[in-house]
Amino acid sequence: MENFKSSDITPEHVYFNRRRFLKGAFWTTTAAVLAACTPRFSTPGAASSGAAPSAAGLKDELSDPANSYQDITNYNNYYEFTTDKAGVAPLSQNFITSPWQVKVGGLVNNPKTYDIDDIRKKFTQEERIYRLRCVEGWSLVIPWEGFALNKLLAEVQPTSDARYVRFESVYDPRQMPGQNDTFFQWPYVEGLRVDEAMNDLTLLATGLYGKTLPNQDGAPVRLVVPWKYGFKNIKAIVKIDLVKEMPVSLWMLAARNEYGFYANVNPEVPHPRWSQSTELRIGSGRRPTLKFNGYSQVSSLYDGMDLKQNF
Ligand SMILES: Nc1nc2c(c(=O)[nH]1)N[C@H]1C(S)=C(S)[C@@H](COP(=O)(O)O)O[C@H]1N2
Ligand SMILES: [Mo]
Repeated sequence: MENFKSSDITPEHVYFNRRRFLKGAFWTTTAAVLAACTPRFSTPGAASSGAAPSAAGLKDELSDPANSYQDITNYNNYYEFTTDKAGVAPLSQNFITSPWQVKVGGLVNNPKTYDIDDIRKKFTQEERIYRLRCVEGWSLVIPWEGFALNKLLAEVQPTSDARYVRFESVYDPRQMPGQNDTFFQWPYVEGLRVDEAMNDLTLLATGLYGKTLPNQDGAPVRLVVPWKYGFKNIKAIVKIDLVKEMPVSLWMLAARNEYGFYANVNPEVPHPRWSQSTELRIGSGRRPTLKFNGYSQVSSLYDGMDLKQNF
């Protein structure tokens, strides 16, 4: 496992962990300074057991090689378990993902509750090698297995009133120790505009590296929207609703001025506490961040919109 310096990234949770102890009026500036100089980094560790799939030959459309299975499954953000990236894999090993249902409803003509096995059988899974760019300033290249969300939406038939899609993760504090932390307003919620959800790049992923999705990566089914920051890519989905109003995400509730609804990867719009102009590709070093994370084909979704206002 490659080493990189704690100063290379700014984990969201350092700031939030500090903030909850700093009840005074001075917390904004104090916490920002602490976050910037507090070494807080865990090297993904655990030696891989058995045959990890090989990255050999797997590249994205920009010829960036896929990260190793080891990196992808030991460097995770999943706050329902822990804010420690290396701690997610061990803590999530026994998480129960079967039976599992995904309830799809709201403003649709044909509401449906899917069993996870139906989802796997009904929708042909394809491999998509995508970059995942976290708002904290790091990225991975991941060979997902999944299918276009628009295939599922076609089945439930959104009505003409539906403007947004709201996604909800599982709430199960007995299995997910991080949900006992009441700083965040569980369950994890995310949202997309309907046209974003219908875009062919938008996936529901049920696997990676040709294997069933590991628990730490959001088993049994998670969203993948590669032109948006990683936090939009909600894990362990149990509910999908077509709605009229813009959904309020867990991150908007935590800090609306820092984590907007759109969350498009944009090197020109800094996070209030750090630049977004570069990123650390895990395992290979720092590189410029690309607008829309390099997926410029989505830019027409935002024609006429000010992406600095709608960050
Ligand atoms: N339910 C849920 N989904 C989540 C998160 C989370 O904490 N809970 N973290 C998000 C963040 S911040 C990132 S960067 C990605 C990380 O995905 P990965 O661990 O599979 O790389 O998942 C996103 N989806
Ligand atoms: Mo993230």
